[in-house]
Amino acid sequence: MEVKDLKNEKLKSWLQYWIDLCTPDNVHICDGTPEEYDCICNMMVKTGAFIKLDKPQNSYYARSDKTDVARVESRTFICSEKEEDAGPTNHWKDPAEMKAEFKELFKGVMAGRTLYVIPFSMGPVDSPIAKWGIEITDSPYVVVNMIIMTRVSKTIIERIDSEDHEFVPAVHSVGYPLIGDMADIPWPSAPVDKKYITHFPSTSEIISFGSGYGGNALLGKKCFALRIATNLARKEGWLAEHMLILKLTSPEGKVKYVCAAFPSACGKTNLAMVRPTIPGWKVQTIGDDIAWMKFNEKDGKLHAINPENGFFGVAPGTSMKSNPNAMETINAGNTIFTNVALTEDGGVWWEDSDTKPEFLIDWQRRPWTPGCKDSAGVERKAAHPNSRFTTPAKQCPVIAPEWEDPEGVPVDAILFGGRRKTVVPLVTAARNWEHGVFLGATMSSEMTKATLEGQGQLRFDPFAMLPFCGYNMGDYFQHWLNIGKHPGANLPQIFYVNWFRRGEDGHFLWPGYGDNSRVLKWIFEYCDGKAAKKETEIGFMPADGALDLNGINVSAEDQKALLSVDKEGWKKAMPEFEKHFEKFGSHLPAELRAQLDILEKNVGYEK
Ligand code: GTP
Ligand code: SPV
Ligand code: MN
Repeated sequence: MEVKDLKNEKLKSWLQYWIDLCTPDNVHICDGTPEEYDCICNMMVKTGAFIKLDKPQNSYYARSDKTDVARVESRTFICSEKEEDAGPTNHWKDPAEMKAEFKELFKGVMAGRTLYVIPFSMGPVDSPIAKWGIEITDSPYVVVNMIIMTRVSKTIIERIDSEDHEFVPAVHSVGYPLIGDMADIPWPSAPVDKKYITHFPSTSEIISFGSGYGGNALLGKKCFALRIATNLARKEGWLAEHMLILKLTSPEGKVKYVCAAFPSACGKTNLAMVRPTIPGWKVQTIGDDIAWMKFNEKDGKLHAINPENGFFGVAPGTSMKSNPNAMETINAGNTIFTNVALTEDGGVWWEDSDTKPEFLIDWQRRPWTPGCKDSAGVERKAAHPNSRFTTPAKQCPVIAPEWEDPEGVPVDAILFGGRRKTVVPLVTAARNWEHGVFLGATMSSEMTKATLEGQGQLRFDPFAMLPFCGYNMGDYFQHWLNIGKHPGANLPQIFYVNWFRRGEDGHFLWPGYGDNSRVLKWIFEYCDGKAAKKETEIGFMPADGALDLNGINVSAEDQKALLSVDKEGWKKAMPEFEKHFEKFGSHLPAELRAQLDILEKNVGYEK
């Protein structure tokens, strides 16, 4: 198939516009077949962009430029017609001005390169919840990652062409033309202040310039499935969320589906495929990063699909001990590793994995030995903290059989959570939907290296969507409240969890990982009205002894900190809550203001 053969005017003129502007040497329409995947990977090995690994089988290794290692929130823009519609938490640019700037930036930008056209579906191709997109890119790395992360096929572009099926147009360039006889480099990209990750809600378009990494470049993920999809979801009455989806089965064989929103690098992939440490309980995976939820009119429940087809997971910390199911998924092969370290025997390594190598080549191509330091005397990491694996979801040993069910799975519980060293207890249940929305709206977390801009700073990250909500966050809160008023709705219960509480000496109070299944068990019982609970100032919590702690060692003192309300801590946080809500001005729903008044009264805070 070639662009000149297309019949659909919208599709054809869109493609032709970008081809004429970018002036690539070649145009290739992708079909997503294994042959195409292998061919592009082999080509990348030849150019030095990929190293073929000796293990796992059929796997590749890429190292990015050292300035292009994570999402760049400061260069991410919502280009709504009105600035107010982007809201106080997003960067905004005027859509016409942005497009004019792109006309210059993209001029000849693909010189010396191939322009790839990637037709893809987010979600099982014929699911009523799925949506389709086409990404144009000059990065073969993006093509092969998109083949793992989304459903790429020729059928999609053929059907867009013949049926006029809707699609989200997405344009990407690394921003590094090869002019004259200029040689290519392993990871072409543009400087940080030249990068743009932009979204045009009124036309559902995405344009991304200058980065080849993760969510900046794999445009089906955060740009489409969250920032554009939140806009569509608001119009169409559904939810597009930064959530894992898991299937939880009790020893009696009863099933519940749980979604959980944690900020980037705060434990979604780990919880999605957790191996329970309590006998008889089973967890299976539906998705690890994004959930699209729509009301099913038959049972009144929100039904969730995972719009993705693979996992783009954080490597450091992933081991047979912490997440054996992720390790087995990776070790089945067909995996792309980015910015981890290379071992002497042609494999990969990262911090806190299962082996203790004596020598490595680090993610910046430098020799590395245990304990080695940089010029400032700081211990060097062999893998970048945001190094990742891209691996097919179907290889996960605990993937649930219904993970590709076009109708989605009925959601029983929604968890919110973040990284909080202090104050926030292990688990709290919301009193009702409005209180649950309040918990989501006031979530906070210490920042991680999944974002270029920082690590460690505490910030409010409502619904784990701070960098991903494509419109005014205050209106998004209202949308969540409206979902609660859907006629005939059979709503999930809402919970707030924190696996990351620390003691004064810095140790984690809660063992986390597999032991998080103990909290899932309480949540399961809570949904059935069977959990022993106590009402507190901040919501319901497990009654004394209600959380199954058999077989683990959590000291009485740590248990107390995990399972009681730090009233003074909450009281001290109230001015921050006030400031957080003030940002939204008239867009803050009255129901949430009322919820904050209740919390302030409960913890004894006086304004
Ligand atoms: P994104 O892909 O960026 O959205 O991240 P994610 O939310 O999927 O996070 P992931 O599961 O990859 O975990 C990120 C980091 O948190 C890893 O280094 C994990 O080892 C660590 N982590 C995950 N779960 C736990 C837990 O229960 N306790 C502790 N202490 N650390 C955890
Ligand atoms: C995240 O940052 O939440 C991720 C990685 O899942 S990225 O795809 O880069 O957004
Ligand atoms: Mn994520």
